[in-house]
Amino acid sequence: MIDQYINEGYVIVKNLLPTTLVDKIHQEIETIVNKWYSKGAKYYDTVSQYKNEKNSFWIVNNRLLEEAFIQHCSIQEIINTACKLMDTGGVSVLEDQFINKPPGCIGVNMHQDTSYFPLTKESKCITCWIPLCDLDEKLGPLIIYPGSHKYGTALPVENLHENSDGNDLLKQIDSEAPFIEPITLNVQKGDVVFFDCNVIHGSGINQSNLWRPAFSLHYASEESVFVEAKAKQNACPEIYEGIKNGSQPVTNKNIQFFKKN
Ligand SMILES: O=C(O)CCC(=O)C(=O)O
Repeated sequence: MIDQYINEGYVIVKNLLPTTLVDKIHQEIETIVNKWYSKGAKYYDTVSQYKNEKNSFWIVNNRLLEEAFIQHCSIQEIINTACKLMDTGGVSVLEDQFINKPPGCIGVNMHQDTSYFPLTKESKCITCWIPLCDLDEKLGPLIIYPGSHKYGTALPVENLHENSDGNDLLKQIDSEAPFIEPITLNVQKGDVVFFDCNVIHGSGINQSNLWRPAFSLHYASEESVFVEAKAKQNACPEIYEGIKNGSQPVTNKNIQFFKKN
């Protein structure tokens, strides 16, 4: 598992979560959406700019709207696997996200999560992607470019709601990089995909007549170093408030730190 993560930048852990828990997370997110969206929730605003009927419905940082939701950002099986893959003793939550793709949704453009986080380039971070339904090709599942994490980080992709080739992004990072064949991950409810935040990824068109919901968690390893100036430029600077420069894990209301056991 660790070798695959190092070489290809991702692993799929089958049946890591009970499907009852996955359904519970989904239901709680829908409750958060219904409760806060009509009130114009602050942490929702950062994504509403992208919202139209053909775009993914994207809600960032549910845990800031409902503190009880933090338990879903600290599922021990996920923390332990994330720590093992990054070879670290604990992780800070950088972001939690609900991505719900309506029928006909154009998908999520190819990007690297690292480029949005206020971390030094030596820091390690991981995305844990949790499908909230069983996936097949038609639903527009996650697409990743295995091995693309080895080439560094491009600038943030501004329009996440169009489709472009991940190899174009890769060429921006390293013009000598070889062509990478993307793979589509038709994972099932209960499975978790872990990938290095430098892996180029996104998803394609939802060609079904169903919504395609997913939950993703982003963590930084405990050795990670935050860059305050970058945090200030972030769309939601207050999320990173209280983070010190330096390597200490920081616990405050917004950034939670969890140890492996
Ligand atoms: O769920 C998707 O379609 C894309 C997920 C993604 O880009 C992310 O979690 O960063």
